[in-house]
Amino acid sequence: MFDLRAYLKAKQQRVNDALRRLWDNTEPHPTLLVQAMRYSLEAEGKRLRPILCIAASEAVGGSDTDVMPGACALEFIHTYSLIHDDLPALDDDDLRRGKPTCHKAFDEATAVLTGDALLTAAFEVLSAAGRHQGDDALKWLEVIYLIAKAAGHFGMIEGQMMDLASEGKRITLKELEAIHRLKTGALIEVSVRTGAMLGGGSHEQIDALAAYGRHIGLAFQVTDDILDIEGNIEDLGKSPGSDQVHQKATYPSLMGLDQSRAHARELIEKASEELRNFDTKAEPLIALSRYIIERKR
Ligand code: GRG
Repeated sequence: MFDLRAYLKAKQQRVNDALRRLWDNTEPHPTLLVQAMRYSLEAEGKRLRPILCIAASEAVGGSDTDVMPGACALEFIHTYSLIHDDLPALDDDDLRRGKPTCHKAFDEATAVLTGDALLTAAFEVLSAAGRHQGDDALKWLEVIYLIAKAAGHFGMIEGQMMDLASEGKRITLKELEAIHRLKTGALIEVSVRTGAMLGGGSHEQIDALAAYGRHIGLAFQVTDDILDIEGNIEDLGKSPGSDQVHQKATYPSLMGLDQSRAHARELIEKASEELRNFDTKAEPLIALSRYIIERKR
């Protein structure tokens, strides 16, 4: 039987090694900025986006080496979004990944710039990898375009703006879904798509995996909403209850906890259905989809 724990541990290790190797050559005197980048990057994140990227590559017969710069770029973007989201102007959180948030450990200006530097590093690492790809350079260019789109005003940032605008307001389930598809779903979907593309998948495989990514992206956010109610500070590494503080509409607030759990399960079933034409190399993706809704952090 497929051992997800062992898989996650091995891939987290591979990603953590690469995260430092790909951009950080400032030893033995890291600047304050580099110290802050390391502080946030090296905290205990699940590395879900890079691992989804790797697992998608493996599902189409690629390897983790094929996609590592893409996988790391996704983690840079995700980590920057967490740093900025925690700032006083946004969620104003004190704890992240089990440690004081970047602006608490350093200061607000450093946290803004650390996020900026990580976002920029993502595209530095991606384009540096693409430059050395010969005939495959165009594929990398396409990946850079898709990741930029998913992270910016067609994706995560627009979702964040919509989320802010909805605070304290009554919104419909359809509106909530639209917010989450952009705010959280877009980066998760592009993580899977990037892995499938860089791993050498066919058009059909890439489309099927992107659809899988869309379903699990939404399931991730439904679960995040549930954990914000049911989770505890030790497991989450951050304080629960933030949605209520910010008067945010969530899946549990609109459909109740039981229905939200059922909805997450439905989404995971739809995601698994997209993998019907894949062989056993897609086992990690199936296990990851279950993990996304069963996780405690
Ligand atoms: C750029 C300010 C800004 C915001 C973008 C994605 C996002 C919008 C903000 C992140 C804040 C947040 C808590 C969003 C909810 C879902 C989410 C992305 C949770 C954290 O992701 P995990 O659970 O975290 O994968 P780890 O720490 O394991 O990497």
